[in-house]
Amino acid sequence: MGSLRVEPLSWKDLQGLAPGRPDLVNGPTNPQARLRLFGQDESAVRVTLYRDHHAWCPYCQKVWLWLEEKRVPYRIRKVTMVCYGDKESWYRQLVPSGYLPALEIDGRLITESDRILEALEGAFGPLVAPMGEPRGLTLRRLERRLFGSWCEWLCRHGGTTGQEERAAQAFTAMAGRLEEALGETAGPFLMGESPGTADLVFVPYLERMNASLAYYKGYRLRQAHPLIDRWFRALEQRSTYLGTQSDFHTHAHDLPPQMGCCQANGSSDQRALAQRIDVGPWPISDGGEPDPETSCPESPEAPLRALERVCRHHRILLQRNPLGAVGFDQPLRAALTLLATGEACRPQAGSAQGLRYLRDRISVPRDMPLDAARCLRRALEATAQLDPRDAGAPGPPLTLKHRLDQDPTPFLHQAREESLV
Ligand SMILES: N[C@@H](CCC(=O)N[C@@H](CS)C(=O)NCC(=O)O)C(=O)O
Repeated sequence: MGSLRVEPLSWKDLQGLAPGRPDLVNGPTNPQARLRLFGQDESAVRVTLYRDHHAWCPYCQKVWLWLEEKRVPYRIRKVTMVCYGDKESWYRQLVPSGYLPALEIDGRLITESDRILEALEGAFGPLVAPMGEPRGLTLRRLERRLFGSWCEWLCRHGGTTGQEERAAQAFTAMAGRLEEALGETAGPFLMGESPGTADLVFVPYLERMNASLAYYKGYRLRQAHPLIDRWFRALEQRSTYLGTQSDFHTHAHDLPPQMGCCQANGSSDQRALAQRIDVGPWPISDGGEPDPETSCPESPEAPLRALERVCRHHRILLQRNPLGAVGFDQPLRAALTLLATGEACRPQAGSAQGLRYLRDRISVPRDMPLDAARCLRRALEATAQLDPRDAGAPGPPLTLKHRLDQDPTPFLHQAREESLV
């Protein structure tokens, strides 16, 4: 880091450096979109997808990706999950269980993600291969068995017991079955060179397995299974997937309240990897080791994309910070100045805790893409380390039973004021 700037940039200057918002309607897949047209007229819209605000729901991700891959025009309505807030009453009237996803097609409401995919396939044709074909059905069963073995290892067993070891072996054997299936075609996908419904069914949980097993077990799924790695690499070439892709930190902390519990095995590898996922430095691999999280290099635009996202919501972010709106203003501008210009600024004394509060609550892809989040976390952490009073002060811990710290309500009020919802 070079010499220190005396004063961080003002909000006006920072906003002046931030790029405009991308085209949410016709541009690449973007979690902030409320309407997707893919260049068609709005009158072509037959579908509304109800999915969760934070893009944490795996079953929603499957349907979302299908619509994006197939380029079906659709509307999006976002709903709160019980682990981070109150379910909207209008949604309970529509779907009394409150479960997500739901989809309306030509006025007909459908729940259950597989029924939704079948209905979409009926209306718009199959994605690569029909879901009902024998290989597709076999692969769907394999996905459920892989899911079951992951839950068993992640949620039921911890420490270094024999049961933990057996659960790890059972999971690895199931992942090996997926490797075999991936080896049955020239690949990189299950049906060949393009991702079909069979692949999309695997996406949400393989992404969550990759993240959670790294964090709670120190296990590198992609390194252990080269064809699964090739499959992820091919997905990471697609703007559709990149728009829905989360990261290790987000999943490591969104899964415990959704799954009830995640058990760490406490090995030295596990503790080192979890520490690295939590506090960096990013990327989370060293010296020639492949990055277990992504094969994509950071885009040169990532820092300014992060800047745009924070500037847009900075008033609410200031209000919600433990330092309060006044106390967090200068430290946040200091971190954003570093992000935008590469020039470090010393934050006010006692601000490390507030900077780390935000570092730990960036949610990918809800707030910004994976690479932008890395840049922002890096800038927040580097600025925290310049706190003249207590550079090591941790932020308030993340809770395990719920994530009410992520209640979207204040952000929705702001969006409503801007007539965005
Ligand atoms: N079998 C259902 C499962 C759906 C499901 O479990 N949804 C969860 C989120 S992942 C949910 O909406 N839970 C209620 C909540 O969290 O508010 C499907 O495939 O659609």
